[in-house]
Amino acid sequence: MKKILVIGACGQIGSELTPALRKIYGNNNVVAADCLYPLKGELVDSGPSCKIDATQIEDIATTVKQYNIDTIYNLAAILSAKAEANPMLGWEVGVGAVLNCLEVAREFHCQLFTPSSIGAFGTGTPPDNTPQDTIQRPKTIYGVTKVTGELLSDYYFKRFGVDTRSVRYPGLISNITLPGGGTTDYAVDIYYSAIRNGKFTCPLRQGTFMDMMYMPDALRAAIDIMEADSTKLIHRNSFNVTAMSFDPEMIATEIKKHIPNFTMDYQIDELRQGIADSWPNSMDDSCARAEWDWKPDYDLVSMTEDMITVLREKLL
Ligand code: NAD
Ligand code: AKB
Repeated sequence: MKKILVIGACGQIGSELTPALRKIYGNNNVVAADCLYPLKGELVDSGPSCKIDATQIEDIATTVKQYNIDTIYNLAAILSAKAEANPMLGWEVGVGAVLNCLEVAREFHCQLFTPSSIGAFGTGTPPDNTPQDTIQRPKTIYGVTKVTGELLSDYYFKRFGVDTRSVRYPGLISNITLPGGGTTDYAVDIYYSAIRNGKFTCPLRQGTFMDMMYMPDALRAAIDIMEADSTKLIHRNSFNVTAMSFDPEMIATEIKKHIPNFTMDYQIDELRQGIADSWPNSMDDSCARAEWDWKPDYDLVSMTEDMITVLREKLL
């Protein structure tokens, strides 16, 4: 049985990935860690937890030794818009934490998952059907850290044999923990606003297409790639994965099918708009499909149905 450490367990992904991993590998075999401490709720009640500041290598090494960890999910992050407000912090967490995890993984022979993002693309990247292997010249500090993380992870695999694996997540939509300050956050906020107020002010322009994915698919991607047969992996860091591509009008139209009086207006956030414009409209994830059988379950229609059902129960 794996002994897993999740760093950044309180975030949008970690708060759902940790319970999902505990269900598969056993509650006591999955340690939840975050720099936000004490952790709360299910993360503490259903298994071991501790404080880790991932920019401090000793914090990670001590926990790995204490719990005999053999698998690390490193989810510590400062997302795209938030990192633009504090590039130094973006770099310290986006690269410092990755390098620390890689070093600990090398020393203690751990498998390591560090997500990349559509943010790893930018100027010169083909925006439609973006290939797996293509130009990566991001214009955000977040993107610079993601490309660096991909390169470092491949380096540690080739140079030291560390079993590093990763996916380039698109914008993730979920209903447990709100997103942490990214460019794709609007696609979560719109559901909360629709249920609470019946209206939404969109920070991105009509016609801004980006890849997106519902959280259950994102969790499965993280678990499946770590379980994939390594002999079949041609790529490692990182695989394009996507489930859908839409613009604000398309998601609003889908929501209106459930909330007919829903209305949306626009107030453009130029920072986020500039970032979104530099990211792909839609990615080609055929390498993930071929090398480890990646296939999403949810599209815009089924995700919206589920989001609205869950949020109605949660918020009303
Ligand atoms: P999030 O912002 O919701 O959560 C990040 C967590 O990391 C937070 O709980 C935060 O407290 C913790 N953290 C920050 N600095 C830390 C440190 N120094 N030490 C320990 N913990 C620290 O992020 P998320 O959305 O859960 O993202 C997780 C990973 O997935 C990141 O690598 C992110 O870039 C990537 N990703 C996320 C999305 C998305 O839409 N959510 C999309 C693409 C990629
Ligand atoms: C962000 O918008 O910063 C994240 C991401 C796509 O990496 N959601």
